[in-house]
Amino acid sequence: MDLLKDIETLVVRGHIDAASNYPKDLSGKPGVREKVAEALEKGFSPQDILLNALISGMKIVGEKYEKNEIFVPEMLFSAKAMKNGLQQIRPLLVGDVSIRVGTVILGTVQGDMHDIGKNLVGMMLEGAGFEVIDLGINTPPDKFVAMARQHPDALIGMSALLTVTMKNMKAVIDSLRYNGLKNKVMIGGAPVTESFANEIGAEGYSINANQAVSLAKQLLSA
Ligand code: B12
Repeated sequence: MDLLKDIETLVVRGHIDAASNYPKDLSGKPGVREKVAEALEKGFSPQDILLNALISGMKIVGEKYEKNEIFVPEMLFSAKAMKNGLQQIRPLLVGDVSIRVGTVILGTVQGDMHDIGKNLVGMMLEGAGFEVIDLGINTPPDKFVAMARQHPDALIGMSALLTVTMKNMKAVIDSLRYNGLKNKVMIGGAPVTESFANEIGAEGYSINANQAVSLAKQLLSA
């Protein structure tokens, strides 16, 4: 348990690994990279590390930012540290899947650079056997439309972390429908809610990556 708390603190402090000089007082000491490896070696499950160290760490980072205790540069180091941890557990979550259960076109909407949650959703979907086409961050509606045209049976997954970029999800749905595309859409991201999903005509909403998998299965089988 202490090890998970240590990782959580390292995410909050933004200390990537022993080679990283940030923050100064942790320079040369083990960072998220080494501690996640240690946790895996000691038998902690990837899900436990994910939920109780990496995601919980990012939650604290968000709270600190809100209270003006940290600023964007610090948040960036934390995000890098978290991504490093994610990279290590990715192979364990994704596994070796030979049968594809469906395709999901995934992207963070236009104007939004946040991709940790989207990447996590992508990893979980891949782990459950979905083919994931990742359009990346800051994705304009045209890019979703072009990919949906090539994959008319695919599910579209959109992520937004900013209240100002949430509205761009509606722009994507409107654009899909305007172009006669019937791809179902699921959305998520910290400020997104079920009622917002209903309001903009998305077929599904999920609060986290685990639920995103069951939602994707449900939407693609309906
Ligand atoms: C890390 C971070 C950053 C990093 C992003 C790095 C990266 N590569 O992603 C950096 C430093 C770049 C950043 C920048 C900014 N950020 Co920022 N950031 C965060 C922070 C701390 C954590 C986000 C995160 O990764 N969480 C962890 C992941 C795992 O959670 P998640 O994203 O919510 O994803 C889960 C679910 O939401 C869901 N999900 C997510 N996507 C999807 C998609 C689908 C299809 C489904 C089904 C589910 C789903 O599943 C995921 C896994 O369980 C949040 C705080 C917070 N409370 O969210 C602020 C936060 C989102 N940022 C904020 C702000 C204001 C900014 C900036 C505007 C700051 C600035 N002044 O420049 C810029 C905007 C840049 C831009 N144009 O996008 C605000 C947003 C406020 C608002 N209401 O709009 C927040 C809430 C901080 C705060 N408390 O004020 N940020």
